[in-house]
Amino acid sequence: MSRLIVVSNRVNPPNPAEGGEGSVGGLAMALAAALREYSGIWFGWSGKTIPEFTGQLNMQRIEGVTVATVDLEETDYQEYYNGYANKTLWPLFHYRVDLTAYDRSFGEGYDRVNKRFAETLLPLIEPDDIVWVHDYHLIPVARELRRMGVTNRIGFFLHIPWPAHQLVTTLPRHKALVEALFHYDLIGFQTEESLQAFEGYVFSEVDGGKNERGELVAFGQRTRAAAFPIGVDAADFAQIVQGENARKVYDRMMAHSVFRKMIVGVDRLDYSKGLEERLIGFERFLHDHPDMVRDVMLLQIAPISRDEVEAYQDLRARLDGLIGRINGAYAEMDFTPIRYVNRSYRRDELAGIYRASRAALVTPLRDGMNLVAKEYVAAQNPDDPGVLILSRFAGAARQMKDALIVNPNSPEEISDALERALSMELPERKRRWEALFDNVSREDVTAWRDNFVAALRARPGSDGDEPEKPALERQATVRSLDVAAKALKAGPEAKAMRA
Ligand code: ADQ
Repeated sequence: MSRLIVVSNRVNPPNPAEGGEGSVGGLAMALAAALREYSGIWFGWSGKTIPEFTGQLNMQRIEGVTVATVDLEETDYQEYYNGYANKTLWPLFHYRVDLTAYDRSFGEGYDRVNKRFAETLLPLIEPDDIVWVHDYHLIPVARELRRMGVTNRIGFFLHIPWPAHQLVTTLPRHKALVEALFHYDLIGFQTEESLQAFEGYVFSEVDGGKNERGELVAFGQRTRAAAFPIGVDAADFAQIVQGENARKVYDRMMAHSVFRKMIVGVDRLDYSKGLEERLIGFERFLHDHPDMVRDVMLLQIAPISRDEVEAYQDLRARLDGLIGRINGAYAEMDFTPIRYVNRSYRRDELAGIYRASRAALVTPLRDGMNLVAKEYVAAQNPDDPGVLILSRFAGAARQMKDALIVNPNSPEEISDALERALSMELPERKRRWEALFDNVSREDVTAWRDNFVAALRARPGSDGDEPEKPALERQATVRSLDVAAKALKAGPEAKAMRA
């Protein structure tokens, strides 16, 4: 069987000392689970910067996964990561044109780093490998690899939404970005909605079409595109919640919330997650239900994220003010309505927190999928499950129809949903949870990964696993020259990995 090479901006190997996960972030969770199963390599940025780019590969074997990382220059970091990825594509793809920076140097940095990634990755690719590139940081990787002669199957998965056509065209280089996607054999989106938005762009902006095999055709190229909704490792989550650490956390939470129903929110501190709107909705609930004020408590966990970007610093300051205001207005000497925590938790601790919560508020303004919604469901007690309140703008809302679906922009809708969740009788809670759990277990991270990889392996129009395209002679030559050159640069570790 061919190897799988996963390419993502950050490489976060699972770390057993941290409850089995290396870092906060849905992408890291999903990829760690994928690489546990397939033999392969995980390639990406080390997270370190150096004065001048060297292309030096750092290879390690962690928990059965071969990890290959490369350091970036400080300018790369500013233009590519803080710049084009986090100040241009992220806000724009989450419908925040007001926060989008259209700085030319960011785009140039983005292209430069993608080329550097491709050049560094090239010697690791063997003829039978399939390459799976992840997320908006790395859209041009396939184009660069193709330019160097790589003919392997290369797939791309976008973890965030693909926005409406009118938004994409605000990018000065939108055609180049979309053209770069056509160098992939397969493009995966989280939802049908994102897929349709992408097709809408292709049909109306670049005069593209679909051929009889269902492939998208534009820029003199063709590719396949489909929706692959990402899931969580539901079985694992349901199991870790029974473990000792999860139980301890659960007991602590229950002891601290005596006689009060806990509502939980768990999000990276990001403007797409609708944290301010959620708090205003909770404030509305306290205002509208004075009789319930002493019966509830909101635990908002929000680890700080991308704090070098101004929009994130501003959001953090606004949240501090808002929470202070609400607590100031509603707290008593022996009770505070909102507990706000800016730290990360181990996965098993999170599981215990989810289970101790009578309701979860998952109310992003836009979200590719949202894994917290699925984790919350996976961690519930089947005999006494909590209620999921979910934004209609999370990709997850397409699958999780038995949640209480709300418009996160409406404080009234959030307030009403809270009232409904907290007073919901056990039979309705169970019925809703069973339907949600069934979906979360069936459409889990394994199904996501297997479906994507199978589709990438299959030839268009076929429904089976077929051999990949034979490597071109040119590709083999380019590669062997480069392998020799890079091996000299990279030193004995990298040579051993390739042997
Ligand atoms: P994210 O925007 O990071 O992911 P999400 O899908 O909710 O959003 O995943 C967050 C992950 O981080 C969850 O697994 C959660 O448990 C974890 N996490 C959050 N806060 C934590 C904390 N305090 N401590 C420990 N862990 C914490 C991007 C897209 C999403 C998409 C995913 C996967 O933005 O839309 O669902 O990728 O494709």
